[in-house]
Amino acid sequence: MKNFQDEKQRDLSINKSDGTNKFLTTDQGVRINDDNNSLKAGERGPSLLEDFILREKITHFDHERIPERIVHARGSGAHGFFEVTNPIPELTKAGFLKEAGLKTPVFARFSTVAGSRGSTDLARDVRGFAVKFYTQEGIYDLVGNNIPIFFIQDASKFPDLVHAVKPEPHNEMPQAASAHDTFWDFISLMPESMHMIMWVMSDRAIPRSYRMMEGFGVHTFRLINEAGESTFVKFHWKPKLGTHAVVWDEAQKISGKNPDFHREDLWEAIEMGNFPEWELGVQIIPAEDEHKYEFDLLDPTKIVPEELVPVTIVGRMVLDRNPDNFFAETEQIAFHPGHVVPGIDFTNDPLLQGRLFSYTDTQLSRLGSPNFHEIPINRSVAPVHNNQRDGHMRQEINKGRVSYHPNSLGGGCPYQAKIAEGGFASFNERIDAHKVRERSESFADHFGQARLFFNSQTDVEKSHIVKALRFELGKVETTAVRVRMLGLLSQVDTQLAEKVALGLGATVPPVLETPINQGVSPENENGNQEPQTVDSSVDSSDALSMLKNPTNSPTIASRKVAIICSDGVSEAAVLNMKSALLKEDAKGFIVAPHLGSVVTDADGAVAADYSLLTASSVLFDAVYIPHGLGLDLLAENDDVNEFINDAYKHCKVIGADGEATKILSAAPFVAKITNNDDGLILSSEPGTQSFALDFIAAMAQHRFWERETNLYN
Ligand code: HDD
Repeated sequence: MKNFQDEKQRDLSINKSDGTNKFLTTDQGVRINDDNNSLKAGERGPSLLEDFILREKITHFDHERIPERIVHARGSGAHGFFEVTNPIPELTKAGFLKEAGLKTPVFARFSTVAGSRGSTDLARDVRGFAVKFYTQEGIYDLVGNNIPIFFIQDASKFPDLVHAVKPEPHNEMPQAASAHDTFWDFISLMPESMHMIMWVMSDRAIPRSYRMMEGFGVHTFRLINEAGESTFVKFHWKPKLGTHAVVWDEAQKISGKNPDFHREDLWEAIEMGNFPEWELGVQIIPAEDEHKYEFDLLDPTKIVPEELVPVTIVGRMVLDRNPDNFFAETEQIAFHPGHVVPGIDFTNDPLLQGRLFSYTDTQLSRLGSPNFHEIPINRSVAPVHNNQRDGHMRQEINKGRVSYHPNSLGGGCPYQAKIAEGGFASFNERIDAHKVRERSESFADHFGQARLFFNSQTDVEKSHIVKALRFELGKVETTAVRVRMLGLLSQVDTQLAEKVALGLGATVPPVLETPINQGVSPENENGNQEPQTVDSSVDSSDALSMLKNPTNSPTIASRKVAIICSDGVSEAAVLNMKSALLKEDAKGFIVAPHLGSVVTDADGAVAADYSLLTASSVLFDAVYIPHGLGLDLLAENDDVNEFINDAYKHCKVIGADGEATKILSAAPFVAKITNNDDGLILSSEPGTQSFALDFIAAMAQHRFWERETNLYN
């Protein structure tokens, strides 16, 4: 079988440039003799207009920036491939899904939504999960998120949603945060957002890593087979490392310590050969089941519970190569849900329909020209021939005098493809309807699945949702907005609303106090539906909980451990832990009071990776304090105490052996340590093999949530 895995890299190589052992030149290829001084009239005189080298350099610099994405401005991406594992030719004629083992090159970009390009990775936010497939039949973009639903049901509300969440227009605050009045004002008037709000207030909105999040196509799409038959489909990406999050206090601290936390994590994992991997799954809904469920498949605020339609894995995506140039690749890549190939088609989901307009339009202002498809990262590996011509920055040199169809002067070329030749033909859905501005009554349930999500969470996850809402609404200054939100929350779950209210020092209102915009115009009598609650036919779904998620496998691959050392540390203990971690594809980093080396008990030296000034426990998954001398010094060090205290508060594994166990007694949380805390791995024997294995086994459980009851009750 022919594999296309490297085809995009070959294509990109035409545009790559490397200045090693080359002369410095102008953009016109003229060698530059002096790049340090401008041309002047006398050595202390004014610069001369004639200096084409200076003018060219500064002009180019002046125009380096392009508009950032209106949403999803902050992101990171990588190259890789998609491999079919379980082909579905009976459902789709899409070539890249048809044959087992077939590999298609991809570029994936992950992002936050609300923040600017320079904002923190750890904002509480939805994460974009966009994948460009360079298929043999043209570009296919799966432009999804890490949350399977959306805030709104109709694209016409998207500008309002984004205006509400972005920094407020009068003072441009706050950056990359939904915790402010305009966002919650809007949400409190949009009950259709309640399901999404449950997800965004959960820890899904603060992932541990891009590599540890699920991805979803969100809308129901169609698969089309050779016979032209349509099946409904929902797309899922399931991460090989499981779905994991950090906690909110940790997220806020990471934002200060390392705002590039996710970007760096993705980059480093790929550089180290820990290639991020996801399985692509599909939920298949036969055409005849379109109206079978209590929700509408066209409503993007609803999931199809996995209990009703299981996810079938069809392939896997591996990201194995970092970009060479962030701007050229990650910034200039242009995704579009309307980039589909034969075998995949749209549904009438009104959010999707609006997106089909928006994405090309935005590239015109962001990338500046209808020729954005010619930018190397956007270029199809399937041949492109048509009668589109000219425009800013056109690269292609179209030969001949013909740029129209039909033509006889060009022999009718380029010619149309029959369906059997791979020509795209839209699914011939029959539509017989009135032209209306209305919302279907089948979209009126705004609370049923919000409740299903909440009910599916563990107590720990529920308490995180309560705290997130207390935080977000606590930052809202307008009391009426907070109260309206409590009213909406009470329709999801009364206990949830009561608990949030407690944190806000408010009371839950008995009924909704304000008339709520139901997405209908006031004149439209037919459309004035009250929001309803339709109970979900599924009471609870483990797939919705991160902690119960059946796909989470216990692995510590690519996790980072801080090994706190000072002079006199046990060399054997450090080396033993490092090698045990390496065997599991994880890595230990030496954190010491200063950079340089730490002298060991065996008169050897270990090199410090970080000093206590440059590291912090929020940047690691676990902390190990090895046996050794100098512990008294460490015990008196506030930075060490903060390190351990945070690791404890964030429910991470802390290990200490030999003398080092004593250091824990200096930590302020010591009173809270209970004997049955499985996340504290202590051993009186220094550096044993079994200690390292216990430590690793504990790390594989990610976090020890039992502690939270100790800390927050
Ligand atoms: Fe969107 C970017 C995902 C609704 C309009 N969107 C964008 C990106 C992702 C999504 C992942 C970043 C792509 C990249 O990395 O470059 N958007 C979604 C999902 C949605 C959604 C999963 C709901 C299911 N989006 C949505 C609507 C509209 C837009 C309803 C407009 C009507 N989205 C845009 C945009 C962006 C964008 C303004 C900004 C930059 C870009 O397109 O290329 O056109």
